[in-house]
Order: sequence, then C-alpha cells, then structure tokens
Amino acid sequence: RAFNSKAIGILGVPFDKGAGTRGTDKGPNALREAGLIDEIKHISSNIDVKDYGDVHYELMNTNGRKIHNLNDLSDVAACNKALADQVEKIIKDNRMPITLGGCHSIAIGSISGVLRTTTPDNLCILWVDAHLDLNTNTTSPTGNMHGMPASLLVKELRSNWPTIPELEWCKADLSLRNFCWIGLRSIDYYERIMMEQYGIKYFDMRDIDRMGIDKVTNAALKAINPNGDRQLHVSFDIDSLDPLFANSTGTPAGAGLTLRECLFLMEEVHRSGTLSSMDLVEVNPLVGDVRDVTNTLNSAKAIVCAAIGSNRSGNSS
Ligand code: 4U7
Ligand code: MN
Ligand code: MN
Ligand code: MN
Repeated sequence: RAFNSKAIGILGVPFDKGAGTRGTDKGPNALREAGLIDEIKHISSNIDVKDYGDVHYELMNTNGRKIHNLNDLSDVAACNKALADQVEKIIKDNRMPITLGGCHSIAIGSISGVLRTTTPDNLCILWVDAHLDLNTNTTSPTGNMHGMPASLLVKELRSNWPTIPELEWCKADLSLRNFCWIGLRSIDYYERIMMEQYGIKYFDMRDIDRMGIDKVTNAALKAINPNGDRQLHVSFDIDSLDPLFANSTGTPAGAGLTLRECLFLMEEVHRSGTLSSMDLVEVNPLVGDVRDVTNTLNSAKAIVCAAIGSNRSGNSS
C-alpha cells in the first residue's frame, strides 16, 4: 500500500458511553460545524476527502452475562463492532480513515478495522494521551471503558481478560512492543505495574521536558517502526494537550503538551510517510464555556490537518 495517498475518509463516532462524563458524542458534529472538512480541503488542491457520516449501531442479541466493572459494555461492544466494519470499508475504498470520537473506547473498533486489512506485525500504534488506557476490568478504578482500549487490543494482556461474548469479534492480536505512548502524566496504580512488567515504550512529560519534542517524536517513531516498513496508526486523545489548549474534555490533566508540540509531532508523523489511519478522540463540547469549546475545536482541527500535510511553513500546490 502506498502511504500518504491524499485520499481521506472521515468517520464520526457519536459515542460517549465509554466515559464517565457525557458529551463526547457531540464531538464529531462539533468538528464538522467548526469547518474541519473545508480546512482539510484547503491544505492542498490534490487532497481528496470524503465524509462517511456517522457510525450507528444496534445492541447485539447476546444473552448478555453481566461482566464485572465494565460500564455500558453492551453499547461499547456494539458500537465498536459497527465501527470496525466502517473502518475496514474506508480502507478498502483506498482511503485513509480518520475516526472522530467519541470517547477513546472507539479505538477498539477503529484499530480492529485496520487489522482486518493488514497483519498485526505490520501495524504500529502511536498513542498520544495523558493516560495509558491500559486498564482491564480488574485493574480499572472506574469501570469506564475509555480507560481500557489499549489493553483489549494486545495479546500480552489476553489472559488478564475474562471471555466477553459481545467482544468475540475483536480478535486484535497486536503486541505491546508495537505501541509507544507520548504525553503520559496520569497513570493508575496497576497501570504503572503493567508498564514496568512489560517494559512499555513511552515518552512522558518528563521525557519531553528533557529531550524536547523533536527528539521524542523521532525516537518514538523509530522505536515502533525501526525499518520504516510498518504502517502507523495514531490514536490521538485531545486530553494529551494542556487544558490551556483543550479544556473541553472529560478527563483533563494539567501540565500537558502545548499545541505547538502537538503540531510538530503530527507534522513529523506526516513527513514519515507511514501514517495509514488515525483517531481523534475525547473532544467534549459540553465541557467548559464557549471559549473553551472553540479553543479545543481549533486545536483538534489543527492536529488533524497537521497529520495530513498542513504545514506551518506554508503549503504549495
Ligand atoms: B482516556 C482512568 F482512573 N485511568 O481508567 C480510568 F483515571 O481515554 C482515566 O485517556 C481514563 O481519556 C481516561 O478511568 C481515559 C482514571
Ligand atoms: Mn486521556
Ligand atoms: Mn485516552
Ligand atoms: Mn478522557
């Protein structure tokens, strides 16, 4: 597959049931109403963007055995199943899927969809987030599934999960070795233990302070894609940003990334020529006042645009 093909597919997932705060279901339309599609078109004349609309789902007919500490599991499972089908379809249309959340539980379906079109070894994941999102139902302090998507996608943690009939379709078999986190600063007790146990690759805020975003970005890409022959999925949680730039999100964490750091990061991702899919999640237009929401939407749009070639030094053609 040729990376950096200019054809893009936008997919909205108006879904907030993986989070404790209501409102990320309003994210996709807020981004559209803020002009995201037009801004993408203005990056360059040969960008071809198609809006696939929103993912809709119906609850499955499984004799839903209740599973401990998984809030709204039936909705999370059904929504992600429908989402995986749509992501797969967009890739088969030869477009790069950009999935707009929604809460971060939608990474389960988004990445599962990508995995139907490539092998686990061929895919690497850059997880930009204040949080690790590696909880299982036994480690999670909240039961909110937006704090668990990464753990449902990796084979190393398979045995830590009970059998979940509604997630049988999710056969993601990625290795933690293919993941790298950037922006971490809010990690739960058991997540910390897993980080050490599995030698997880990450660059937290201290690393960014020490090394700078340039070295961090390139070390992260090198760590998960040493030969540059894998395709890259970026799962971008807007709460990786400092609340100064993205206050409208349900689980904000202070002392985070600046918008400039995120733009540089995503510009480098674009320049790498490896980006093949992306999520932009956790934008919550119901949090904060009008200024907060506008700021957050502007940051989110700029991050998506940077990932697909918008350049602060100017765009030609
Ligand atoms: B997000 C949390 F306990 N770790 O599991 C949890 F702090 O997708 C937060 O990164 C998860 O926004 C945040 O509930 C999920 C909590
Ligand atoms: Mn987060
Ligand atoms: Mn997250
Ligand atoms: Mn969040």
